[in-house]
Amino acid sequence: MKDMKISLVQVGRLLGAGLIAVALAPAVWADEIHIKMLDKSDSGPLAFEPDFVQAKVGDTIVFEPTQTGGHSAVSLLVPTGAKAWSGAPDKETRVTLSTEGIYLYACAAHKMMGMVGVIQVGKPVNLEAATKAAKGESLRFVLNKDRFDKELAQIK
Ligand SMILES: [Cu+2]
Repeated sequence: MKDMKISLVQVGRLLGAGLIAVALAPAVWADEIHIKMLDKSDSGPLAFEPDFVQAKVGDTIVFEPTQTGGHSAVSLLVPTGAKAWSGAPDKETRVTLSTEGIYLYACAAHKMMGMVGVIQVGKPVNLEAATKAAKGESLRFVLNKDRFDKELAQIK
């Protein structure tokens, strides 16, 4: 009977530890990925840095208004079931990635200047649609015409 009592206490402890582990899991495993919005970067003028990131479902992207050049982050294409977003200029914009696939985004003010970026979450399940959309957008760019191509080439 004494052994039984001990084992119940131990079971209780294990359950408690399990519940704590479950409660902490999102905080432990979900990452924050910071992307700067810049007037100028190594990849050329008007850029997100980094302009290609790989993330996992549950991660949060934080677009930082590093230079107050009126930059923003607005989604152009998101995987089916994912939420589109539209950040205000010169404001921090947080986007939690809840769906696997490729995300294309741009700065609303400088999209035509090729201020665009790509996020890969898990497997690139919508690669074909994303490539097609990126090609269509790139045709209208007057600057950084190959930026989407360079970003999409990094998808694995
Ligand atoms: Cu901009």
